[in-house]
Order: sequence, then C-alpha cells, then structure tokens
Amino acid sequence: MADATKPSTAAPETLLTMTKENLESGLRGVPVGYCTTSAVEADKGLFYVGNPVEAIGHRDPEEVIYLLLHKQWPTADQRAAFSRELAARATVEPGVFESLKALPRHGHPMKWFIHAINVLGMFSTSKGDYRTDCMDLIAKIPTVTAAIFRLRDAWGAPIAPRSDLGYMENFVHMLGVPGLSAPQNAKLVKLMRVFEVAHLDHGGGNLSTFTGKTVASGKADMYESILAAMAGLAGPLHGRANQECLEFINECVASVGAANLTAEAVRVMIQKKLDAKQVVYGFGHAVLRVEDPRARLLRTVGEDICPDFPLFKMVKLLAEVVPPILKSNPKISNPYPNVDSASGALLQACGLIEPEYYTVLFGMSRTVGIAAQIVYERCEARGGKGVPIMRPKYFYSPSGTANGEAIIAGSG
Ligand code: CMX
Repeated sequence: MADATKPSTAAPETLLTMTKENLESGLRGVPVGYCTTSAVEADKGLFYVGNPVEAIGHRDPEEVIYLLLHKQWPTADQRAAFSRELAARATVEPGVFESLKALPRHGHPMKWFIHAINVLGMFSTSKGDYRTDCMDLIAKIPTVTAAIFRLRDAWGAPIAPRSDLGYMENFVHMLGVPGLSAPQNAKLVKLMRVFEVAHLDHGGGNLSTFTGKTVASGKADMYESILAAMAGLAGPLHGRANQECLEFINECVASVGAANLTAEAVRVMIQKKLDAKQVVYGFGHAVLRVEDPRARLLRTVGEDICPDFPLFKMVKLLAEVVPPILKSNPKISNPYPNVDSASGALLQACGLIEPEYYTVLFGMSRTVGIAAQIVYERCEARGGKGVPIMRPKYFYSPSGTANGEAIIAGSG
C-alpha cells in the first residue's frame, strides 16, 4: 500500500500516450526527465530528498541546502565545513553594487535581481564550472539580495556578510531593515529561516526550474541559466503570486474592514470577486491536489510570531472559506491554499512591508534548488555527459487553435 509520508519511486516504465489534448496544455503531465532533489506529489505534497517539507521546515536552512546538494544530511563536521565554505564565498565584488546603483529605482526588484545575477556572472572566475558556480551563487545570493533592498530603497550602503552568523541570520543582518526593533528582528530571522527552507525547491517541472534547465541545456553558464529561471519566476501566476497575493489580502481586509473579519463577510466578498472573474490569489496549483504543506507550515509560524495581525487573521479566514467556494467550480482542479497564501502577510508582520520585494526573497531561496538541478543535468545525467539540448516538437499550423481545431500540417 502507498505510504503517504514518502514520495513514490515507481519506475516510469509506462509513459504517456500523447494525444492532441496534450498540446497547448503547458506540458501538463508530460514526463521529460528525472529530478534528484525533490518531488511534488499531487496527493501528498512536497518532499526534499524523500523528506516531507512540513517535517523539516524548522531545520537549519544550511542543513537543508546541504541535503539538496549532497542527497544526505550532513554530519556535524560536514555541516561545519559547509558553513565555512559558504562564509568564505559570501562576499560580493563591489562592482556588482556599483552596477546596481546605476539602475532606475522604479524598476521592479525582480529586474534588479536578474541584473545582479548577470553581473555576478561577469565577475565569476570559475570558467563556467557548474559546480563552483552553484556553490558561489548559493553563498553570494543573500549578500546581493540584501544589497538590492538597501540600494533600491536608499537604506544605505550594502552591509558586509559576517562569517559567525547562520545563513538566514546573516541575511537579516545584511538587510539591516531601518527602524526594526531587536524583537522584530528576531521574528524576521525566525520567519526567514522557515521561508527559505519552504521555497528552496519544488520538483523539476515548475516554470522557473524547467526554464533554467532548458537554458543550461544549450550550455549557457550557471548565471545565464539562473537569470532566465528568475525571469520565469517573475510572472504573476508563478513566483510573483506572493506579491499579488499580499496585495489581494490587503484588498480583502480593506473590503470587509479590519473590525469585521468574519467568515460570512469574507465568503460574500470572495464570491463577488469570482463573479467578476478575478483570480483568488494564494489558491490553486498546477500539480498539487491537496493543500500545499508549505501553506500550513507558514501558518504555524504565523501563529507563533503574529497571531493577532489583521492580515494573518485574513489568511486564516481565507484558508477556511475559499476552498468550499472554489470546489463548486468543476474546472478548478485545486481549491486549496498554496505557499503564497500566507508568506506575504508574515513578511509584512515582520517589517518587510513592500510586497514588490517578496518574489526576490522567493528567488533567493529557489536559486538553490534550480542550481542543484542544473548541476545534475549538466554534470551527472547520462553518465556525466549531461542531458542533450532541449528540443521539443511543435506542429506547424498557420492558425494554431486560434480559429478552432488545428490542422496538423507538418513538424518542427
Ligand atoms: N482563482 C481563480 N481562478 C482559478 C484559480 C484561482 N485561484 N485557480 C484556477 N483557476 C482557473 C484557472 O485560471 C483556469 O481557468 P481557464 O480554464 O479559464 O484558463 C481554470 O481555473 C483551471 O485551472 P487549474 O487547472 O485548476 O489550474 P492551472 O494548473 O491552470 O493553474 C495556477 C494553476 C496556480 C496558475 C492557478 O491555480 C492560479 O491562477 N492560482 C492563483 C494564482 C496563485 O496563487 N499562484 C501561485 C502558484 C503557487 C506556485 O506556483 O507554487
């Protein structure tokens, strides 16, 4: 009998029979390869190297990153050596910050992030070695992310990394959020540790990961591949959903009134939004058919750090009220909360008040999983040859399905 606490490892002997329905379906369910780091199971949730993410969500982020890279938990010595290696690589060339200073402040932080990765790549001395670039990026990405907040929002000069702090403790130190009290800072560290772990990886086929591996398949280097992945993450239905979701939750609170946070008021408000064909952000998923365990994980952090925060109360009300409403629409495959349903409200509660930055935080974490997957596809797959350049098949059809059924008239 299937074990609900473990990902399935059934050999893919029986693959899909392709039909016309598989076309223009965003490759839903079409198998393309192996993912060595994580698994997303429709009815079980997310696993990192076989570990349910909810069960390891409070472990130290460095240990979980080590797990994704090495497929086993570190011993105490391995853990200490890994921390030393991250610290030794965390410093970023001043030229990266100089180039950030020249960017327009009104540019979205994801555009800054993509730019920063590109410039980091120009300063890399690895000669394109994917493994070295993977470690370098993981070590430097918190430094550069913190600098984006500081330079774009004129908080001050970038703050140098400290080698005595943990991965997320160091990130919060380098952020140096102005005006944050010591207790608020401690809450932000608590949240960022879990946020980081929750967003590290999500199987092989999500848009940003797949894009990163596709670009890498042409032997683009790690930086070019990750920046392409991050451009994918910037879309509002993918990574930027956490920004949209916070804006949506703000709107929900404003619409029912902070003093009227009742299930009935929320139910009426959501129904109106759906009648107006609006997206209910923070709900639904392309693969999962159960509640995203990361949504539950983040709500437990919320209960700890901001139980009475109105936006968090709205997050909980939405989690209760929305699924039965979405279930009544048969075309919606997943009516349950996803990871973005809670993360923005918690970041807001901890003093990171600008939703435009939330996707950058997601990207900082997801860089780890994508880079680890690129290392596998470029350096280990097919006995070390790497997977070949991506080249799926498209049927030639002048009108596509725009005017009804496509006429399949060729290939290419
Ligand atoms: N609100 C309104 N409509 C929704 C919906 C939601 N939360 N979820 C699905 N739908 C609609 C879809 O837009 C689609 O409509 P069309 O047939 O008109 O195109 C229909 O229901 C069927 O969609 P689906 O098969 O259930 O879901 P998809 O795989 O197409 O899309 C997702 C998945 C996440 C893009 C979609 O559920 C959505 O837009 N959710 C809200 C945005 C969001 O929270 N995104 C975060 C995703 C988290 C992650 O990437 O990890």
